[in-house]
Amino acid sequence: MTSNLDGRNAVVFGVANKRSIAWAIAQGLHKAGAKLAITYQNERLEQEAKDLILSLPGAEAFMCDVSKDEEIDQLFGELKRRYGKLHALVHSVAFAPAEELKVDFVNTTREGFRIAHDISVYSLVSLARAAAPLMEDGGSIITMTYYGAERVVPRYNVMGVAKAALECTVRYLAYDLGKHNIRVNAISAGPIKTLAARGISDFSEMLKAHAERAPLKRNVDVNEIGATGVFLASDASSGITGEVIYVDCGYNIMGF
Ligand code: NAD
Ligand code: 0WE
Repeated sequence: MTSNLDGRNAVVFGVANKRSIAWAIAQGLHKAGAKLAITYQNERLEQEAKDLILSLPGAEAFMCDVSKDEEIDQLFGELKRRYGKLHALVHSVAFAPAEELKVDFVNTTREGFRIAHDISVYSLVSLARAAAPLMEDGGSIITMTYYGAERVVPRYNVMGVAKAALECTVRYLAYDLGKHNIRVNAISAGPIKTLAARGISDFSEMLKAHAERAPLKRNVDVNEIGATGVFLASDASSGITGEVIYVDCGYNIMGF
């Protein structure tokens, strides 16, 4: 049997553990026949991430801190040697210092603002630039965003500002890379209880309120993000670029 991503190579950034959105997308891509390189942030996450990654037949694990230019250069040198060509890149990375998500937004520090934008936004530009020369047959770049980019979600704070910049970055990258048949899109996911959501107080109440308001009357399942990632990586989405696709059970359409 042939699948829609047979013969395609993909690199996925942002696997921390089995709950990670990046992991759901990686599993989807793997099932659709893609060959995978999966990266994790640092030694602290190495053990858990490697155990997961190596459980996918054929997948290889690489360490890459996206705030470090030399680690990105080294990784793409390695990917070129090992895979030659690349067809898809998944960016599922975000970070703001914990303190910035607790205080009022008006008290955001210069350093907190810088870090949030460096790791959550600039990294997409940097990875897209490094990946483009390997996407000789064209390609698909996918990032993860959230509704807090457009409307105020209390305590999402500087991450909301960073996601707004990320969504705009998707459009500028889509314009630049379109001439090479490289598409760039974002998936706007409804709230999901991952590591990045842990420690956010009242997250369970948020999930509940979200399910009540959403047209589908439930929360999104992480595998629904995985399936959308597969769609965006495949030729089924060949006419879509520069978009934000909502996978939020319809929450964003509601006015009241
Ligand atoms: P997660 O904690 O599993 O993933 C975040 C990843 O970012 C981790 O793997 C972490 O190691 C990585 N990361 C942070 N700093 C890094 C750095 N310097 N270098 C390399 N990697 C780094 O949580 P998640 O919820 O799966 O988050 C993935 C993406 O989805 C994020 O962009 C997040 O904003 C977005 N998102 C999450 C939700 C949600 O409710 N969980 C909703 C919409 C969008
Ligand atoms: O994008 C996110 C979370 C991103 C995130 C989470 C953390 C927690 C740990 C970025 N940086 C950090 N830094 C840490 O130290 N989401 C979409 C999930 C999320 O986070 C929220 C939310 C939602 C939804 C924070 C406040 C309010 C809502």
